[in-house]
Amino acid sequence: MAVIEQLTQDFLRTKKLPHIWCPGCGNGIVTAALVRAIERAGYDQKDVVIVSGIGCSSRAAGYLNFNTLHTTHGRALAFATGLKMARPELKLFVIMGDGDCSAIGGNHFIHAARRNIDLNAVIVNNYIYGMTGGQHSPLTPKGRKATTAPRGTLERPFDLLALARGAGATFGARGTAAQPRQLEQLIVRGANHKGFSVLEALSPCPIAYGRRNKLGGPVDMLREMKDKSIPVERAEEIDAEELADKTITGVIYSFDAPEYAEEYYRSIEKNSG
Ligand SMILES: Cc1ncc(C[n+]2csc(CCOP(=O)(O)OP(=O)(O)O)c2C)c(N)n1
Ligand code: SF4
Ligand SMILES: [Mg+2]
Repeated sequence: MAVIEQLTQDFLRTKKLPHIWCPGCGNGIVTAALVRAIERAGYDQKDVVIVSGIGCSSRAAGYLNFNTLHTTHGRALAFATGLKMARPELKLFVIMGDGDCSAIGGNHFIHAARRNIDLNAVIVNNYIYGMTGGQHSPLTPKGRKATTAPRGTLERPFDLLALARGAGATFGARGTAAQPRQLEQLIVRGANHKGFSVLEALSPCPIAYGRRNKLGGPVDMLREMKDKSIPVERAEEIDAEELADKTITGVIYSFDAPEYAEEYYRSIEKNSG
């Protein structure tokens, strides 16, 4: 059997298909990269938990044949934190949209980073609230149009990975749906990292974002994503002016620090009896 068919059979809840995503949406590409990464990481299916919030991207949890928790908007990391503390041996992947993670869920995000808890956050950044029809999020680039910014948003987006780093996250990476193999590798690296790992996966939403901003069709959006991306190793060699228009991809930072669940159980052991 071809690899792709095997992965579909093993890791997708085919009875839940067809999925709800629009044609040309990047969510399927990111979800497929996640499935391949979990397979490559060699985890036992019963040890893997997919937690998600609410949004188009978060629907992935319903289609994946692992233990899954489809939670509430902005709260995926809170649910995942509880689960990790109760069952630290589990491998948790937390899928969130840009709105879910950086707006309503922003506090959970910075505190998961601060604790350096061993969760793998996969943030599908399509620069917009897709599911609710196109409101701007804290990651929408300045000037882009949204239902809540018909003349273009005046707000400056923040750098999600820099925010996470400042709050205490120990692994930060960025990939794009236009480069799915790299995305898969980055998820594997994040999964192998002990501590809070943040993967920002840039993904096209041709319907709620692309159309309103006249970005062309899905292929145009993917092509632009690919053309603008620059590996972190190359980014270090070029000047700031050239870099201004680029999106840096790859592992942006990775270092060791105490992990929360491990420290918690160690402190119980030390203080018991
Ligand atoms: C507490 C709460 N507030 C608001 C909503 C409505 N809501 C559902 S999805 C969503 C935004 C989704 O955007 P994002 O997180 O970027 O995910 P995407 O759909 O783009 O993948 C909002 C505001 C909700 N379901 N629950
Ligand atoms: S609205 Fe956007 S993010 Fe949601 S399924 Fe459609 S293309 Fe994907
Ligand atoms: Mg979004």
